[in-house]
This record gives sequence, structure tokens and C-alpha cells, in this order.
Amino acid sequence: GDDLELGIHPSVDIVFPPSLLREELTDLAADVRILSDGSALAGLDGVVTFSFEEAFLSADLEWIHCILAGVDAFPFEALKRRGITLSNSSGVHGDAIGDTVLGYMLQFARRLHIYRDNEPTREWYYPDWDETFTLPGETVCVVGLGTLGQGVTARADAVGMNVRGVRRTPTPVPSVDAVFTPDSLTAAISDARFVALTVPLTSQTEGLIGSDELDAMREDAYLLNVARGGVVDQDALVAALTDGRIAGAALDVFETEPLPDDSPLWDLENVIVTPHAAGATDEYAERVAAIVAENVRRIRRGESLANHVV
Ligand code: 7N6
Repeated sequence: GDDLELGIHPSVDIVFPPSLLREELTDLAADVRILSDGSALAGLDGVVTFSFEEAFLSADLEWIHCILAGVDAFPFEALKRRGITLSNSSGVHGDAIGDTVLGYMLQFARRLHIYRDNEPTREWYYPDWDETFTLPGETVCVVGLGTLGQGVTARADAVGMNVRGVRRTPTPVPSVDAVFTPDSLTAAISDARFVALTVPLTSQTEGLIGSDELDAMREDAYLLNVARGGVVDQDALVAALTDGRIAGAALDVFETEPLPDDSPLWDLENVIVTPHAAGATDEYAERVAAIVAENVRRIRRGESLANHVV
């Protein structure tokens, strides 16, 4: 019939079972099939995917929906040239990221990561009197105030932290006491106990946090990266952590993933490494399905897409 033909690319399996997404899409005016081979794209109008494949460019696709918010690995110019519309899943991760970043801050403040580290050796380690602190009254600077950033700011505000943020448009944001623009990044981060990175990776944010920014941070400050590895100069970060110029870091994303065995980050006690899972949640497929369903409706009405990237 004139139903839209949609394929679910096998790469989505990294985040949820493809069959789960198909179930969530059963009421749709579209034929949805799970692709067993990522390049078997004949007859499809659209594909829902985690990763990009060159084969997408030579197929007859009109639309690619990426189940990620961060689509920095997709070739925007080539997609434009082929007339393929790309939409992303921005908007689905606020709760998961907010919970994870609150968890990182609690781990550092309450030293929970140290106690867990001590379990294999049965070590009953009591912290020094000035080693622990509490979150109320501490300052967090959230760099990027989109869905991820606002997931963090809402929770930080709820536990009584001072919340500041950095974004291009310095309009007021709920839960944020002061909004800075990127040209005042150094001022914004310089007196924060925690600096959380929640920006997309673009030509403007690549290497945003380098040795100058790390030097501007307090010696007792923690860097929390749930954005992309490329937003931070990783060598500069390792140097700052090793020299004690900042107190620690919680990192979900890295220049190379999985983080290589020989990375010094694995061995630093003041670093929490998580496997690019800060945004994971059992509601992921349901949340992505809502965007896909909305866009199927829009395509049928000839409207422009939600979460449209190119
Ligand atoms: C997968 C998270 C994104 O860009 O990096 C995240 O959406 C993926 C759990």
C-alpha cells in the first residue's frame, strides 16, 4: 500500500533489542521490519539506526533516524547532497544523564567509589576528617543547557546546590542561578566544585576543555564528562589529574572507545570510568519510538521533522 517502509538497523541492539522498538511502533501507519543485514536497504523509505553505514548513501532512503542524541559521527554534507533527512533522538536522555551526574557528584562527595574500591581487600578505611563533604551549598557549572544539562541542573537545584550554566543564548533556564555565554567559560568554571559537560561535539566544542580551562578550575574541583570525548583534551586532563591540579574526574566518554587497556585513566583512584552508559535506561526504546512515530505522522502530512538535524 502507500504505507511508509521502515527498517530497524541491527546496530540499535547496542542500546535495546530491535524487536522492542518494533513492538513500540506496531500502531504506526508504516511497515516496520528488522534488518538482519545493515546494507539490505532496497525498498526502504527510512531507517532507524545507531551507527552510520556508507550503504545508506547509495540506497533510496529519504530519512534516517538516529537513536542517539549526538550525531557527530554522521556525514552531514554527504547526506544533504543525497537529499536524505537526518533526525536525532535529542530529548530522551535528560533523566538518565541527570541521575548519573548526580550519582557522580555523590560518589565524590561521600567517597563511595573509595569504599567500593576497598572491598576486594576487606579494607575498613575511615576517611580523613576533611575528605568528605556534602552537596548542599556546593557549586556546579553545567556547560550546555539542553536536555542533558537541564537533567543535571534540576537535580543539583533539588539537593540545594548553587547552579550555574553556560550556553550560547544566555536566556534564563529553570534551576539555574546564573547563565554565562561561551566567551565567559573560564569565569563560569573557575569557582565551581563540579564542572559537568553536556554539549554536543561540534567544531565549536571540540577541545573546549584544555589545559587553560583545567588550570582555571579549582584544585578541589571535579570534571564530569557525559558529552563526547573530543570535548576534552584527554592528554591535558590526564596531566592535570596526575599533577593534582584538579581533584578528580568522572568520565563516560573518551577519545577512543572502549577506553584502551593501557589508558592511565583506568588506574587513577580519583577517576570514575563508566562505559558510555550514562544515558542508558530501560525506557530508551519507548522514548525513541515516540520521536519516530511523531516523524512518521509528519512525513505523511508533508511537514518538517521533529529533531531535524540536516
Ligand atoms: C547510549 C547513549 C547519545 O548521543 O551518547 C549517547 O545519544 C548514546 C546509551
